[in-house]
Amino acid sequence: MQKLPLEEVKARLKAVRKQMRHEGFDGLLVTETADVRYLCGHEHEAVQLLVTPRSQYLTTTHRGIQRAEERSVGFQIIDSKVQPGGFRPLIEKHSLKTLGVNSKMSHAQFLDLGKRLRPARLKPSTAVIRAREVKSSAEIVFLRKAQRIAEGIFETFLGEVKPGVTEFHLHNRLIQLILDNETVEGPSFEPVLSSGTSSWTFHSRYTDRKLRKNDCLIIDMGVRYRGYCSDMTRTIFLGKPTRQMREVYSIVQEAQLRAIDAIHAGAMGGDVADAAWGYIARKGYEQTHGLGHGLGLETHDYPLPGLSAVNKKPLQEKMVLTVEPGIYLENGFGVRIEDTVIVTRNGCENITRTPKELKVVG
Ligand SMILES: [Mn+2]
Repeated sequence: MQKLPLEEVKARLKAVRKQMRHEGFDGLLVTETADVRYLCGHEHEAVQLLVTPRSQYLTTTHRGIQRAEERSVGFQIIDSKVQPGGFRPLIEKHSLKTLGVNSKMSHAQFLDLGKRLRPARLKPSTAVIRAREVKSSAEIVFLRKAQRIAEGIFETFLGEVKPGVTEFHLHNRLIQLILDNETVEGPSFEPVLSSGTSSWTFHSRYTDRKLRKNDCLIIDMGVRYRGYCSDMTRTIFLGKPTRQMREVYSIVQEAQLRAIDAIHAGAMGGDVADAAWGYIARKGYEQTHGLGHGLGLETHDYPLPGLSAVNKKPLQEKMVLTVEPGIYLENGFGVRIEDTVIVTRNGCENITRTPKELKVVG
């Protein structure tokens, strides 16, 4: 496994420390797996980090030390068997008074940690989240690469879609194709293979339904490359789509283009969402799920929520977001199209290359 360059780790730490100072913390306790990977390049649920204004420490179990040494970059590594009590001695040594933690932490864990770290106080912090919202050039390289690899796998996978096979079978085949690719860490999420009448609820990942002629099939999939996730959805048709299917497909396509056109640094997520959902509503269809989310070390990455009126902060250059409108007709069929874009000063760059023209297979 390739390590992150030290310069990259330093830049990430710098961004996090700047936010940490801004929020008034004199230390950060990093426990969320994706935050840990972001800062040190290594990922394991038994790894925790402590970031102070001038030093950074990683602690893990005795058995995890060798892995941490091989994979992490720039952190002083502490064996919890050699130095029990977690970060407590270091918190005392640096006389840290207020420590920030990611608010994703469970309430029970928060209370428990708070007790153990007294008299230092624990408070929710967005320091790592703010840094992760905007991607570095290195992160963008990994995200692009993840998408390219996923596109190759998707292309191969399409050859297996035909009437008679079940969603279950296709789901497993797609995962197998991803696992067979040794350049990736696996699927970024469990893929969605949803056909015909099981595609309208978007609650179903797959069923034992057999694909039939004239079905539509939603495929939502992604891979993880060096920790970074890809996320793409295509809706394809088996045999001749009906007139209504064609119409719905072209409305979703147009809605997505309108949303992509509305994205630029400074744009509000709610306005981008309106560009797509407003168009869909004017065509007589219903707004359903969120229009898009951040993409990075997690499939649902920061900014969260991304393209929604709930997101009150303007989009920034180098945020990476998905754009995924859909139309779902009750007891009928569903269509969703999802691409990934990088926000630029005057617009955005779409990094998804798999064609979006209506595709008929089988
Ligand atoms: Mn998505």
